[in-house]
Amino acid sequence: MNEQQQSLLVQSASRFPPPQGIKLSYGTAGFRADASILQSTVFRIGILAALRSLKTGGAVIGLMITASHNKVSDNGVKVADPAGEMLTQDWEPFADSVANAPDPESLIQLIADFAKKEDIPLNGSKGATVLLGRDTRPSGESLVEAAKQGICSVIGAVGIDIGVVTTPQLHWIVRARNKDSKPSASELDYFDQVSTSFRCLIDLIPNKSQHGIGKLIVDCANGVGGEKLQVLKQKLNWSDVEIRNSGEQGVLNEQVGADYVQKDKVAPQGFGPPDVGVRCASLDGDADRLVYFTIIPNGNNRINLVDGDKILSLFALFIKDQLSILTDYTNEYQPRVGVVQTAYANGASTKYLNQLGLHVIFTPTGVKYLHEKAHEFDIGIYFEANGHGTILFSNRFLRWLEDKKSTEKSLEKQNAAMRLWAVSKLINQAVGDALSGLLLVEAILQHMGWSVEKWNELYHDLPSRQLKVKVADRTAVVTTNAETIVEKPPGIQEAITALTVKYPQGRCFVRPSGTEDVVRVYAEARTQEAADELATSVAKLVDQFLGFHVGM
Ligand code: G16
Repeated sequence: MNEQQQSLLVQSASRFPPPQGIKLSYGTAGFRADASILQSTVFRIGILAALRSLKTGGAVIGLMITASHNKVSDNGVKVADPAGEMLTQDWEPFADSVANAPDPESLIQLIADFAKKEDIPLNGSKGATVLLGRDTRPSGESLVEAAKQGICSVIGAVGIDIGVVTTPQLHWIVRARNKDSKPSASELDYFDQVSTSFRCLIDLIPNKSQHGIGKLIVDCANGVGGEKLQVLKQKLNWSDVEIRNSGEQGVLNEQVGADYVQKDKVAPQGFGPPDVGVRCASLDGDADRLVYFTIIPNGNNRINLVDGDKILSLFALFIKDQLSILTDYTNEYQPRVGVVQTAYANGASTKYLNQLGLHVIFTPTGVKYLHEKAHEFDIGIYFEANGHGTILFSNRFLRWLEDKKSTEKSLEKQNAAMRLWAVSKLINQAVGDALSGLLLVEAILQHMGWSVEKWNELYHDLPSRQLKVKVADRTAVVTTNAETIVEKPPGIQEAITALTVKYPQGRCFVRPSGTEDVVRVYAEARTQEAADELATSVAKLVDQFLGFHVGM
């Protein structure tokens, strides 16, 4: 590192002292904490993003300020790699060290050592570009400013602020600028692409007039999804959609949004008895998760949840149907379709997917893991039960499809190829995206002529319950086997197993959250009462092993 670079870093780093006595970790999806302590972290991750751009030959890197489903007073920062995907996991330890360096001198030493090891030119000879986006949190603007300061303290690096966007939009734009050779790609291109491909799917519906599926109401978690869905609604002239909780009145993620609806299995604020019989959906605060639901008549706000597993099943079914039109055993090339889930996937969904003849793989929680696995297939469909997921298409498959679109003689096969092509354009190739996912669900339901009830009948979820437990130190919980077994603290897994075997069809696991300071408990059993009881007993166990009384 030359002297000019060194002194620039020293000067700027001293304006962003790290919070004392707090250790931050990159976690499941970037750093998250109370917004008031994040200035220094975000500044430093700005530096990291600029280094990542230099390392990748000047590719555009994304930096998103969001704490997604977390409460409004929190915020966070995550980095998108050139393909729009999550920051490579190889760099996470560096992100942790950078965020936790105690003073400017140690920070600069870390950067110098890392740049040397990674052969990153730190002499201003190369340019670097970082795109900055943020959700609607009030702390977002000043954190974007801190990130810019970090980026600008790397000579030759520029930060471009694209304002308020959904997390998936930022990832999409980064990908488009690098991979699709659209150096000026913006939100407008995103809206154009998703609306054009959605229209294409609708145009390809046979006997369209018979397939009206009625009104949709979308809860936008009082977050960024509201204004963005409004744009799509106008673009598509989509009168059947009603947007609620768009942020004008309520509080972000407070008793609204996909996380609340999925975990508590109740209707979000602003929904009630008049909505019985209507198809409803919920996005989360930064619009990267999607779930559907219907309100149970006289059900005291309870809902029938149609979660990420069911979205995955619907997508898998549609893709399988189109592929079966397009291919038969005589085809030389048989596209490999795979499905990726986590331990949170309802056992009934996995059984259903297996029955469809699909290859199902499990990874730990975190889209970064699922996304990576999904790449191993020609068509890799991944979803977390919480509604975060997408479908990835390999280049080989897309080339094959391109050929099929133009060479197939049968109109039926041509249309199937066109549909799959449109899906690949609609669904976000960089990351799970609630808006494009919502459009795909709507297009498929219309294609099938299915109501949400019919969709929900694909299989019956085993009753489940999720709880969170506040503990003294969540990092004391270490898991293995895609988070289904606890290795540490010793003895806890045996105790969980002893409780679980008492319940018919019982299944239970615990894992430390990577986005909140809690340990999560998931339980499944034959009846709701049993699932609730199992979850509660295991939560008590976690508290006994790790609660605040430990060590006090
Ligand atoms: C993030 C991740 C998801 C993960 C969720 C909860 O979602 O992107 O993959 O499922 O956190 O993670 P944990 O259980 O570790 O807290 P989001 O929507 O908050 O970005």
